[in-house]
Amino acid sequence: MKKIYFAASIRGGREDGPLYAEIIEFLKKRAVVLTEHIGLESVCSSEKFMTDEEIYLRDRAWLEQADLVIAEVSVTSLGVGYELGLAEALGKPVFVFYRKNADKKLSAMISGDKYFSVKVYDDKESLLAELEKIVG
Ligand code: 6IA
Repeated sequence: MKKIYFAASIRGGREDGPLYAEIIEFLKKRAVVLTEHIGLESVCSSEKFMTDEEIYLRDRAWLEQADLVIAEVSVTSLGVGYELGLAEALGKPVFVFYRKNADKKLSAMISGDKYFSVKVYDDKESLLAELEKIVG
């Protein structure tokens, strides 16, 4: 099974947390998701069990192992932006999902970089339909 690195906001804001959990459940039926914890409500409180350096080193190692990267970027996140740049440097296929009515405009550094497959979606159903095409 393919290994997916799913990236989404943690310290950037957790308002889409339930959506991340649904995406991860959907992906887990079709692939190995290396970053399952991103959907957990407890992700921020569990951070106290790891230092930031440990989190960084572990995530970087997972990114290196991944066959592809899928990111949900509707909530802006510095960490996700970093991961996308690193994924490009490592030559990983990268699919970026952005909700049409998101509060903030997508950074030009993502929408303007033709390396990324950016999918602007209307609702959860269309997001899941796109995911199915990628991993189904
Ligand atoms: O800047 P942000 O925190 O929004 O960055 C989010 C991105 O960085 C995600 O895509 C993650 O891959 C990565 N990241 C940031 N914090 C963590 C984290 N903390 N755990 C894993 N990845 C993280 C909680 C650790 C806990 C489960 C022990």
